[in-house]
Amino acid sequence: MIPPKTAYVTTDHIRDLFSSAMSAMYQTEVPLYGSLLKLVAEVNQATLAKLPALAEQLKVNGELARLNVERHGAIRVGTADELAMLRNLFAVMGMYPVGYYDLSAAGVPVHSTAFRPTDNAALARNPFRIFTSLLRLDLIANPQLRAQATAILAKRDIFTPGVRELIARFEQQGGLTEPQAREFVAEALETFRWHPTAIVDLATYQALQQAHPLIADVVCFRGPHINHLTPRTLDIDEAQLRMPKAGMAAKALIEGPPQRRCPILLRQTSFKALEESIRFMDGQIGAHTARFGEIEQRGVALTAKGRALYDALLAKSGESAPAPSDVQLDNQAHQRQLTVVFTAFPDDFGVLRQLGLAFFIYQLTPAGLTARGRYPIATLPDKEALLAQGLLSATPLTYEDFLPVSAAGIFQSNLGLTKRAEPSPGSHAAPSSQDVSSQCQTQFEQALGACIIDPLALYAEQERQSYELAIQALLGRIPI
Ligand code: OOG
Ligand code: NI
Repeated sequence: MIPPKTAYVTTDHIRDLFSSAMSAMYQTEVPLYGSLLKLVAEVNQATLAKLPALAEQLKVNGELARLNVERHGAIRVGTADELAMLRNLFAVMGMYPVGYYDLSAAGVPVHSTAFRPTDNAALARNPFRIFTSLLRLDLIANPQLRAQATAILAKRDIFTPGVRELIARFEQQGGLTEPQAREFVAEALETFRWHPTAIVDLATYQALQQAHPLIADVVCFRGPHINHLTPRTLDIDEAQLRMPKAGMAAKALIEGPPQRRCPILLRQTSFKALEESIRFMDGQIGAHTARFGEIEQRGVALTAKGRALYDALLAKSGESAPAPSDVQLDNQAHQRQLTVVFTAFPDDFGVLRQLGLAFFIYQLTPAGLTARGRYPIATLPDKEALLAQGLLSATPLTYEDFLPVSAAGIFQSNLGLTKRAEPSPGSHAAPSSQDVSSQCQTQFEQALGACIIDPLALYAEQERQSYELAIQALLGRIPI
């Protein structure tokens, strides 16, 4: 019998259950991740106490409550079928593919998207995201090895029969009941679990590892083990400093923009992947490095114009950077140099807004709320006047996505590779390489079985909606 619609829980609730189940599983699998969570919670508490303005901004934006549940994770899969099924699995939790990231130009043979919630209410409840990469087997040069990898992948099923059944049920019924949701989470978790046993012999693992460590990581195991989880910190520089003291081998560089008064986009660092013992099919014992812990600090989402400036400055700082081996040694030098180049990026939210470089959420202030119904539509002041009169507030809209250059840096650091010269996506790429990238996106979307949502369109819509709601409320047309 099909339960009535009212018996179903929300997709937000299922995502919330899943996100905490994943965190619990990963803390058991990688105890150092538990220490990282503790460190981040301490830093966040200290930062909120030190910066009341930040605490207020998070409160106004409804982000204070989500801070403790906030995290992202990452997985890597090998086939179109696996990716397409993941899309269905994540849809049960209200997570949809947003953004396309082509990492092949940075020497990482994958392209990726992030499954995440897309609307305000869902993001406020729990913004859990999974950065999901699809291996590009076409980038394996040796045809025999490529054929072998393809054959191994064709034989595995990364989903339990139970999760397949519950996904189908969700699609038929239009929802899941609480007991079904709990069963779904338990079954889904199996896909992301770590397996200390490989599905190949040691020689095959070594051959694939030689072609690229990422290929071995994707192809040689029963499933796409979650390779990291990432809590959100409010002060990444402080957290990075504390990591070694807490027994974590921190990545050399913090990826992304430098420290600023007004944070933009995303800054990330990690503790390096652990070397773990693996039993191979032929009984031999070897080691594999895949799993790490990461932290991130999120800032304001940039418009296309702001993003172009970010990409151009990042490229510029790369050009003037010392040799990679020197940079690796010194995060402070790297940050100093970035800071100099980024003086060209305005560091004031008012200026960022007026220049159209970043997105904002508009809300009526307490004065605006008292002024409800005061203005007939004909005399309504414009946006700038409402802001100047203190009737309307503009708070920075948080960036919910990822950065391809940073992602490539995280991949490389955890695969033990050195960072290559990186392209600057979307800025000064030659038209031909843009064509290639859009062809790759089309291929990715074919594998996924759906179009990727454009993150810029989501931010623009969030901003537009918030302004529209504020105006309607000011006109007394809607209750607040
Ligand atoms: C994903 C690396 C990218 C991020 O935060 O940019 C990523 C991976 O290593 O699979 O998670
Ligand atoms: Ni990550």
